[in-house]
Amino acid sequence: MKLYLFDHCPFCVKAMMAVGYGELAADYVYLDNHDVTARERMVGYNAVPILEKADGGFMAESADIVALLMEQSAHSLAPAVDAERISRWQEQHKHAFWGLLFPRNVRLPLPEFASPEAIDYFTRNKSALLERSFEDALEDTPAYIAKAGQALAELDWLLPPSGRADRRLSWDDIHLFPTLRNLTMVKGLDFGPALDAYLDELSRMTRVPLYREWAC
Ligand SMILES: N[C@@H](CCC(=O)N[C@@H](CS)C(=O)NCC(=O)O)C(=O)O
Repeated sequence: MKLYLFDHCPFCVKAMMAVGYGELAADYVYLDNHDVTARERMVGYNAVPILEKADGGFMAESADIVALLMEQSAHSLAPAVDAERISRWQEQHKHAFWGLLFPRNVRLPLPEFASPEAIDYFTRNKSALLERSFEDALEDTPAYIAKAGQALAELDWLLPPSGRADRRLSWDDIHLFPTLRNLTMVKGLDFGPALDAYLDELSRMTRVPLYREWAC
């Protein structure tokens, strides 16, 4: 199996979590961020993750990919319990998260941003979404960090798998961890001990590394 992805893409992180937690073998192929044609050629539209299955067929959509991967694993995911709460939280705070993450994504040594064309493509698209330049967003880091810190404080209900009755990874983790993992690239954002422990545990269980060492 091959998984086509971007390292920073939260939907791709879901697929990586399933590969790691499921103890599956998959080759990771990092696409150039601007290479839209490569995505369209495989699945007919522009989105990663894309799974190339053992039979040579391609599959898009992260939730479908996670479900298929877990079918091939001896492990299984616990059902979602807080899906609505998590997506409401993500939607409510996405502008603060984007303001921190987009300008930093291209400053990290990620394979999808190896060329100037890839950085230009991402910068153009995401600063349009932010409605401001990456430079302006970076200057506003303290304000974004204050907002993101408040958002993180709202997750005081969150338990890591080791604190739950069945100790399994769940669909809630699949939806939430990618956002938190990406926020570890933000220097000075304090997660607090409980979320730090959640991040470490999930990273270990899924074999998805955090960004702490590159935080900027
Ligand atoms: N519904 C899709 C969404 C995937 C998605 O939005 N991927 C983004 C990256 S995070 C993408 O490939 N965008 C194309 C681009 O930026 O050119 C899924 O869950 O897999």
